[in-house]
Amino acid sequence: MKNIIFLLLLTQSGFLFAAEQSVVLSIPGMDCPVCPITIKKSLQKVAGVKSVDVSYESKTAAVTFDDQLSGLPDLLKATENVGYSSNLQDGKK
Ligand SMILES: [Cu+2]
Repeated sequence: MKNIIFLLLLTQSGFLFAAEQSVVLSIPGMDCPVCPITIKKSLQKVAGVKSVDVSYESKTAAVTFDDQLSGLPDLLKATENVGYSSNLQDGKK
């Protein structure tokens, strides 16, 4: 029984301290105002993604996500899936 309580505490603190991470992706392939919409939709589908802010002008996507649910490779893959290659411009690896 003690073990179960300990486990519960562990998982709950995991939720409380879930690391939220922000990265900025560089997506040079954006070439019209519709691109950011397509990219944003795809990024929002990635597990753990909390906010996506795509800028056509600077050709970047600022993404905030829970790094226990997904990682940078998932984000890069999400833009690639809709036809745009991307790379990390700013943020932790
Ligand atoms: Cu476009």
